Amino acid sequence: MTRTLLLLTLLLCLNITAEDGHQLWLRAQNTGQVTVKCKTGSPTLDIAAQELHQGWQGKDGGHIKLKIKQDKRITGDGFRLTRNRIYAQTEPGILYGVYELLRRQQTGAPIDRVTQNPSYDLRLLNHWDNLDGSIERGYAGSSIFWRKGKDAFTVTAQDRNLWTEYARANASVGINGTVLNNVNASPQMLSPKVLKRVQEIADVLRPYGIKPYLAVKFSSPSLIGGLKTSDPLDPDVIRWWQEKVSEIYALIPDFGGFLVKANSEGQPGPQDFGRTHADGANMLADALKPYGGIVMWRAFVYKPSGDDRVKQAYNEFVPLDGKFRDNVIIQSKNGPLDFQPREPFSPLFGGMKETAVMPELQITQEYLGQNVHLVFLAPMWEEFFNSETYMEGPGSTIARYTGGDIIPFQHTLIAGVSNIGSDPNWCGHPFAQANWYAFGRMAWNNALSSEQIADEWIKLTFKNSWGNDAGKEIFNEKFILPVKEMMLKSRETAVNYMMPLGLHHIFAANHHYGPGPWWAPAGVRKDWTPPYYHQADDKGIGFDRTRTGSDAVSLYHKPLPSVFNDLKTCPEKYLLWFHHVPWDYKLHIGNTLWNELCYRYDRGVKEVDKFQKTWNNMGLYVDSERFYQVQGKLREQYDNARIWKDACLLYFQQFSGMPLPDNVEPPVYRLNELMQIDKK
Ligand code: GCW
Repeated sequence: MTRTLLLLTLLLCLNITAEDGHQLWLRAQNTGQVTVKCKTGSPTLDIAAQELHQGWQGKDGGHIKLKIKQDKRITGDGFRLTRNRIYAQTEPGILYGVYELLRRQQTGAPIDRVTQNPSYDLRLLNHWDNLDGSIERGYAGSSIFWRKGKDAFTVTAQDRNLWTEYARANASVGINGTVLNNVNASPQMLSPKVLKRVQEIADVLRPYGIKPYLAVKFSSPSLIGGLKTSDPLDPDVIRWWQEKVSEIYALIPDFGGFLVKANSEGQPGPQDFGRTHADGANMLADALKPYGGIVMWRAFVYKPSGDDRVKQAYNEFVPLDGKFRDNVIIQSKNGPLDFQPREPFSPLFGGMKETAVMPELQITQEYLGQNVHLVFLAPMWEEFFNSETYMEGPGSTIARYTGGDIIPFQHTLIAGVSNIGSDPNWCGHPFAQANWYAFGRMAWNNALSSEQIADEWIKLTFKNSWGNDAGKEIFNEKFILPVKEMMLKSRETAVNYMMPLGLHHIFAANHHYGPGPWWAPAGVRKDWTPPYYHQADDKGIGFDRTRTGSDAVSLYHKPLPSVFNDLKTCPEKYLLWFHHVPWDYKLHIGNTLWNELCYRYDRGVKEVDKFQKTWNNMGLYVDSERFYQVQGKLREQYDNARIWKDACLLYFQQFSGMPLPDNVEPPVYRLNELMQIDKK
């Protein structure tokens, strides 16, 4: 044996091979040969064949036939899979079939006769990436698409390489579209040199079945087009957009369409000209229609001095139901407020009857510990998909409504705000990759369980170096099961130490990381301050949204208004979302509200302590790089959880005037110390 070989063997035995996580869940190398037959060739089909060769698992030689054909059981980009055939109606369908086959081989799932059809036709990432390379609410480095400086518009081999890896990762979980820039959009996005770069990106994404989309600024005609107005009914404005759209399609024939944030948080919109959201959206939709493009019009609108903020989007959009073109889709965040650790679903789901509504989920953990906390988001999205809208009685879940099963919408879509950046591991936290993975899997199949997704992701992401059956058994018992349990609990844990029992938006200042229930400086919009949301006073805590309060309960279909309205029937997880509850109110469990609040915060901290202990045992099973990285982050999460608990309990105690129950860990910090920490 040569010296190098010896060293290599030694390194492998010590399990200290470098592992920066860049390969995501696509780490498997083939363990056998496969013959791939396909009558036609194309860039997409070539990738499909290459993936099979690269990832094939099996000792004996395999044979796979790829075939495009019509089949009544298949819709859209769906596919059928048997041991040696993959059928689909489209080329991306074949590619998805290949990834599914490999995933099954690699995770040990059965392979025979699988038919899959996507829950949504369009499954998109939304990047909040700015042209200068920064990312709004991004915690994993800078943009992989944009940068500032002299070479901002040069496309390098490195760029192409990264975009290819990005496209491959997305295609492997079924994502087929991407909005390349921030919804707080720069008008420069539509300038010729930027569009040229979009074309270059599109060329790399195309073979993976991914279309580009752009977020546009509504006032672009006046900002970059030299027009006096951006009024959507003005003929010059209409012509400007038509010409812009035709310029885009000349460069990118499969361009997907526009995403628009209008009349929200200072962004311009049709209301600036006395027009409605429908006027604005339809004008853009008409320009895109001849090319098959769509408009995703965001419902995230609210005014500083308006009604209860969680009612505003509903009140703005429901009166316009039916007034939108059929290539306009209203894009609504899952909850009516803003990506909080827990919210009830937005009543726009089930509220709009003639206009398609698409969910926007947030993969980047703006309000869930950013790149530090381990929070697996699939349970939150599962809770959302399974929520009953009661639009047509029981069974009218969000999954069915948004998937077009209740009303046959022309387009069905879903979007996730990306957590991807230039960090070597793409997402900042090794476990944040699981959220990208989960979003794709649920966009493909919104009935998948969090448990299955976590199981797949762990198996694909962490190598089992104990090859034989006995080794696999140990790996399963000692690594997969405990890590899965930790992931599945992690969201509820974050809710517990951040804002249990329906509390919401009690974050500090603008960074949305740590606690700041007290934060309300003079001159700041009330609806941007925590006291607006928690309403704590000496009587109790919580936002009264009952019929005698803001009446947000009435925006839901029956029986939800009465269920939410009554303190006794309102699910406790939404209690302080819908009610202002007296401190000494007795909950179902028998505790007073104050005591239960204390127990929840305390439990949250203790659970993170348990996560640390679980992970501390994992050194044997994971490469050292990711082991230490996660260990360090969990330590920080634990410190943060204690800060959350002490900050919230000590602050609210000023109102409740009640002692912490005996079996709750006493505070570590003083309130006035914590009130000084404004940054993370
Ligand atoms: O949650 C808020 C974020 C903003 C974001 C906005 C939105 C892109 O704090 O950073 O802006 O929502 O969704 O438009």
